[in-house]
Amino acid sequence: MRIGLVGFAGSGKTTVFNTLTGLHVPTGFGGDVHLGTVKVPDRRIDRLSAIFSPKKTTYAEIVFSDIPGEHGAELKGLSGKALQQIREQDVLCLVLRAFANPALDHPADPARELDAFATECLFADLAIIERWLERARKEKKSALDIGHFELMRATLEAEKPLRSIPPSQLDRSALTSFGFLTDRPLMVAINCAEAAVTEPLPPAIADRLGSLHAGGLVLSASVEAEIATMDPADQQVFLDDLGLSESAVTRFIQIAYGLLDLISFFTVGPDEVRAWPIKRGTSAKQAAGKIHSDLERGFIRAEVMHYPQFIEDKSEHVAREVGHLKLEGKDYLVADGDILNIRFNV
Ligand SMILES: Nc1nc2c(ncn2[C@@H]2O[C@H](COP(=O)(O)OP(=O)(O)O)[C@@H](O)[C@H]2O)c(=O)[nH]1
Ligand SMILES: [Mg+2]
Repeated sequence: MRIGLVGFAGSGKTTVFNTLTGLHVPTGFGGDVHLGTVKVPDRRIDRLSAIFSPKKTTYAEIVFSDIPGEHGAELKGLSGKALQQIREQDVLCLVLRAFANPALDHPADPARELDAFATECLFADLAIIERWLERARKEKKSALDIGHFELMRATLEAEKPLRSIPPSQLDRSALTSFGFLTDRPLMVAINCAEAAVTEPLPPAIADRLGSLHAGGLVLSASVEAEIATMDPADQQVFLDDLGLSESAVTRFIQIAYGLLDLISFFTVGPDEVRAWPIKRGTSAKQAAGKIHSDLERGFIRAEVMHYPQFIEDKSEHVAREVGHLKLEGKDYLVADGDILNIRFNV
């Protein structure tokens, strides 16, 4: 999964990026796009790995991209290069500045930054849709449903993002090549002053997030940077002291998984214990295809064990004996924490 950090210059994107990825890229205005990979922490994988002692343990991964905003003291628009980057992300994370940044001459105004970003994305999508409708009208024919484009235009004109259109009203599979910005899952990270880390989302922002269908979290990049330098044992003590249950990276991942409606299934064995992120509602056959296309093509059945039961049983042998190992067909909907073994024949 790819999460792109976006926002205005000086909002703290690079600082957040460094704390999430453990990298040390230079902060300050401008700069290049940076990429950093983070393993998705999962205690279930830790426990399965302890049972199997596999040669390899593979966690799900997230690639964070730090996408620079435009240089300048004013809230300026996104450059073409930034837009290009944004279109490649699965989830956008808008970093909003809620701390006093001495390098900028305007005070923090996260609600204004949020509105500016949302409006910009909205206009970018509207321009694409109007161009498309214009051409369809001229040519008097189109490969795609004009009604869908009219619905999208009406939605944007009502200042609502495309992601607010329910799946039953819009066939998104035909629209992927357009890369609409307001259809991309959006989360907002309020980068606040150290003293404000345990405060809830400001009500003005929480309201806007509702109408934007976006997720949100409050963090302090400088507090997180401090946490990142500590021993794991001290980290939890420090988090508890601050009244935070989890570090930003864990909260980030939970929100992103929620927005994308992702769950995980596992494969286990002496060679590898591995987590596989999939969309909720994925069938056993499609899930097999995530592992290898041969497994999907030659799918016969899936042997399924549920993680909580397996942790009691501790071995496939016991799971079989007590009836915790079920055989499921291709249409079985994989559940979060399922341990799968695909029987196939090609
Ligand atoms: N006090 C404080 N300063 C921060 C915080 N996050 C970033 N900064 C500072 O704000 C400046 C801009 O941060 P940077 O990450 O480069 O912003 P970017 O332009 O969005 O990538 C740097 O001097 C950071 O040290 C924060 O949470 N608190
Ligand atoms: Mg930066």
